[in-house]
Amino acid sequence: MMKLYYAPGACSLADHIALLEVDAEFEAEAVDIRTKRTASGEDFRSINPKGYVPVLVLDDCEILTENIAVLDWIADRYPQLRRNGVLSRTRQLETLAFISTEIHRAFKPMWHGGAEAEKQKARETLAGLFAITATQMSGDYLFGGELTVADCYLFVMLRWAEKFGIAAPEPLLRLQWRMEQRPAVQAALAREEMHDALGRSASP
Ligand SMILES: N[C@@H](CCC(=O)N[C@@H](CS)C(=O)NCC(=O)O)C(=O)O
Repeated sequence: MMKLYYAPGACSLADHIALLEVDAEFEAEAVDIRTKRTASGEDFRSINPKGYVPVLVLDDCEILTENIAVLDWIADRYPQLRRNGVLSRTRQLETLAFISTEIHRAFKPMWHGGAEAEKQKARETLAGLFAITATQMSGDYLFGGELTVADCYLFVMLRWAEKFGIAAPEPLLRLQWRMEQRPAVQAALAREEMHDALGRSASP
């Protein structure tokens, strides 16, 4: 069976939501990304030497890492989460890359104890990146009326923005709210927060 390694509230929440959205058969195991131990006590580095989540182990035991690749694989395997239309996959990759290499990366000082000036700069950068993203929305979700893997990733970034007091533009707040109403999103949050209650870290 497929297996997702995740850390509660981390970027792997995007994959967790996507897999629940499509009713995939998979197991999920939490990882403590500070100690690099999985919930069952395995050395996480023996699974992913890079030491970070998400990791998706496929049915044939292939190990996928890097969120762009993992979400692209999920969209390829489950077409209901895929962008349609002109240059569909390319546009989807363009957006996943923007979320990963621009938005996600810009959060680094917030999570990793940056100096106050660095954090302030990150807040301004992120506000600008979210403003650009809002202008690119073409419906209720990023690519129109239907959810795609890109929304799953953006949703995690919006939760982080809320946590750090970064104001996202109205259309993105509506997207965040819409996602929060989805049963798969609620289920993923419940599964991950269960681990928070056991004292594991909620932050990457
Ligand atoms: N390049 C990786 C980065 C993933 C990443 O930053 N994961 C964080 C959680 S959001 C993590 O596991 N950090 C732990 C670490 O780097 O030690 C990707 O895009 O998948």
